[in-house]
Amino acid sequence: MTSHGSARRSTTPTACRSTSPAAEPVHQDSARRILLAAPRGFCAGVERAVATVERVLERHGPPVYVRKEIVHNRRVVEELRSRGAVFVEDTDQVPEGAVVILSAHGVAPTVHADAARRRLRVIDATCPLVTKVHREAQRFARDDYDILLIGHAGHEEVIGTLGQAPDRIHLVDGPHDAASVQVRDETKVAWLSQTTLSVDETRATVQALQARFPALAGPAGEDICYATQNRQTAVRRIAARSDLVLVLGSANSSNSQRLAEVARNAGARAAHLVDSAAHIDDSWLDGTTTIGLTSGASAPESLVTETLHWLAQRGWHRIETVTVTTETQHFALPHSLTKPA
Ligand code: 2E4
Ligand code: SF4
Repeated sequence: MTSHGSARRSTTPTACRSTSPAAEPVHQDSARRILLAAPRGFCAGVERAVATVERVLERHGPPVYVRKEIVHNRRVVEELRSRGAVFVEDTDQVPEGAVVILSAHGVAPTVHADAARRRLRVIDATCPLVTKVHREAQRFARDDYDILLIGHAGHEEVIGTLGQAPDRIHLVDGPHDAASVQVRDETKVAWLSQTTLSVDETRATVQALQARFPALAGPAGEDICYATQNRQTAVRRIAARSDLVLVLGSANSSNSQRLAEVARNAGARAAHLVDSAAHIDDSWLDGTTTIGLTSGASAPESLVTETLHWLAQRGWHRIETVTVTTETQHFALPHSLTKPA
C-alpha cells in the first residue's frame, strides 16, 4: 500500500533513546528492557472526539448525551462519564431538544434523520477520515457501482459506512469472502475499507478481489488511515525484538486488536491486549527479558505511564523508545464548537 496523510509522509529513521521511570526498583536485572513503540496512543481523530465532549461539557454543563462510546476505550468513557457525559445506545434515549454528540466512528444517514425528528441538536464527532470513506461510498453509489466494503461485521464504523448506500454496498469480512460476494455487473465494482484494518490482511483481500474482478476500482487514497498504518509499522518493528508485547486498549477497539495481531505475526512470542496494567498477568513475565509496549489510537497515555510504573516495580527499568515516524496530523473541532458560544 502507498503512504497516506501528512504524518505518514514525514517518516524518519528509527531513533532509540533511553529514559528511566521514577518508580523505585524492586529487582535489578540489566538485561531487562522495554521497547516502547512510537507513534502509539491517541490519533488526531480521537483527540478531536474527546475534546469535543470536553468542550460541550464546558459550554452546556452536564448531562451531555453521547450516542455510543465516543471512542472504544474504557478509561476514556469512565473519565468522561464521571464529568457528566451520558452514553446512550441510540438517539431515542436522548430527551427531545437536547444536545447529542455522535461518536468518532460515524453513523448512517438514518441516525441524522432520527435525531432531526426528535429535534436533537447534533454535534458530529465522526473522524474526518471516516467521513472521507462515507463520501467515497456515496460517489461510487451515485455512479451505480456495487461497492465491496472490506471490514468487520457488526463494527460501528462498518454499520455507518454500509448505511451510506445500503442497496449498493456488500460487506467483505476478509479474503475468504472475496470468492462468494455477489455483484450485479462484474465490470462495475469498487472496493472501500474500514479505517482500522490490518494493512497486510487488507492487501490480501484486495488482491483476491482483483483476481475475481479485473476491472475493480478503488478509493482515491488509502482508507486505512495514517494512524492505523503508523501504529502497525511501529509495533511490527518492536515485536520482532520482543518476547512479550503488551498493547494497551479495550477489547472492542478494532485498531487495538489489530496491533496485538500484527505483533504476533511479526514474531513476538506472545502479545496481549489489556485495558490497563491491572489486567496484566504476572505469569506473562516468566522467562521474559524484552517487553514491547504500545497503545491503540483510543488509549490515553496515562495507561502507558501506569504500565511503565507497574513494570518498573517488577524490575523493568530500561526503556528504549523506537520511533518509526513523527505525526503532525491535527483536526479542528466540529464547526459549531469553533464559533463563540
Ligand atoms: C473512529 C475510527 O474503530 P476502532 O474500534 O479501532 O475505534 P477506537 O475508538 O478504538 O479508535 C478510534 C477510532 C475511531 C478509530 N477509527
Ligand atoms: Fe480517524 Fe484514523 Fe483515528 Fe480512526 S484511527 S479516529 S480514522 S485518525
